[in-house]
Amino acid sequence: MSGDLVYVTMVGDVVHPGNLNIISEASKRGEVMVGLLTDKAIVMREHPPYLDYEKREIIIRNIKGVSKVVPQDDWCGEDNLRRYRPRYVVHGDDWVSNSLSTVRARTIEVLAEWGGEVVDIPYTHGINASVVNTARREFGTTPELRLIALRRLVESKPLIRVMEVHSGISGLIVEHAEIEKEDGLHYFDAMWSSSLTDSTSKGKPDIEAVDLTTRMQNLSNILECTTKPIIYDGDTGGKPEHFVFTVRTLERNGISAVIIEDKVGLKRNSLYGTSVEQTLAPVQDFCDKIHAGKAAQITKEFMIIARLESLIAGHSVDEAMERARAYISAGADGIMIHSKEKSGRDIKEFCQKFRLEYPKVPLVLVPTTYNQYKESELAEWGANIVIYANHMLRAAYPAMVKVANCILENERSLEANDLCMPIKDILGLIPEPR
Ligand code: SPV
Ligand code: MG
Repeated sequence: MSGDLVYVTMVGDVVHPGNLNIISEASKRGEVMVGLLTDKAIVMREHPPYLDYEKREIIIRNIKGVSKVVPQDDWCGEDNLRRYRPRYVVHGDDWVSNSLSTVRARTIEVLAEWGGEVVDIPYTHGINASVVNTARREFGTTPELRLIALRRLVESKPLIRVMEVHSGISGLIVEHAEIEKEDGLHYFDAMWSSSLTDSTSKGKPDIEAVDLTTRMQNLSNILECTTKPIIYDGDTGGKPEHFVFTVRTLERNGISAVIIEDKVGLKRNSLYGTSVEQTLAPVQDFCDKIHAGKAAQITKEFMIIARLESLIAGHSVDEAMERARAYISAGADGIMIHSKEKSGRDIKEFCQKFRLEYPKVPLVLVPTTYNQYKESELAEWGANIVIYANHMLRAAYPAMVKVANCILENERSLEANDLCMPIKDILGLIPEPR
């Protein structure tokens, strides 16, 4: 073996024969250094890893043929390459043509600075990280792992994308929806258990009429068939004495966070704005509720996020900032700012003011009315969690109405065939146990 340094980038979450083959091929060319992608780097293009960096490092460091493991903060690892100047970078040849091809091109450019080379090793077909990822989702998760997953995401991903779920089937769609884009996989990071869609799907108005026990029964269907973290819409949180039970129940079930809003009286949906009475809670009362919830939680990872309704109730951005300060002092783990203003100007102004004072506190947006802005713009304003709060139910309703009317019109279902998924698809949608 020559004294050349050979560099291999790895995720190291699931080690399969393909990885071992790369390391073995690399070790034929010299001393192997593994650039182990950090959680932050992985979520730029892929699903979050199951194991954290420290655990993955232990596994990779102990693989035969690996001499050294170093953290790698982006998919190309330019900083590491320039620092260690390897003679070779060894990689599976799938990156010649998949979405990593731009990373490969950049690696070649960087290595050329000192005459290094890329070596593409024939890809091991049949088993790879994405096959294992799918299998892992079939195994499911535990309440503990699911609960901490949101904190891990907040620490590793600049913008967390959350989609509303209100049933097992909507949960399944959100669990599996993903598309491959040039910059990697796009998927939903977490799920939103919405009071609006939970109530609506039960034929009730969104006025806290569906109680926690009923909502938990609904959630248990979602928990059964998904693995992603869940943020629970806790409405006003009720009385502080009740809120402590809510926190405990959510934690016990592996929910990652609850968002409570600072309103009192009969809660009306925020998207009514000031067309209905929206009364804000006295600041101190809401602080006491946050405080009671934080004191009640058992895990350190569960998050209580305070939702500001100032803009919904017609108050100013400055008033919202005042409340944000008070709620953070009372122990809130994050802030959600809501508005029904279409221009998004009030939200942008709030985000910018908030970020000046609180660079790190998680900031949640629900861009239902100001949905002309893309996620990247909202992230630029300072948001790090974006919730699509009602879209699965709003999509399903018109589709169902259309089919119902079509059958009434035609007095048979033939004309509705193309509006419905084929029978064979629905039979195969939920696989029977093997
Ligand atoms: C919900 O989804 O129930 C919410 C968000 O609270 S909103 O409907 O926009 O108020
Ligand atoms: Mg709600």
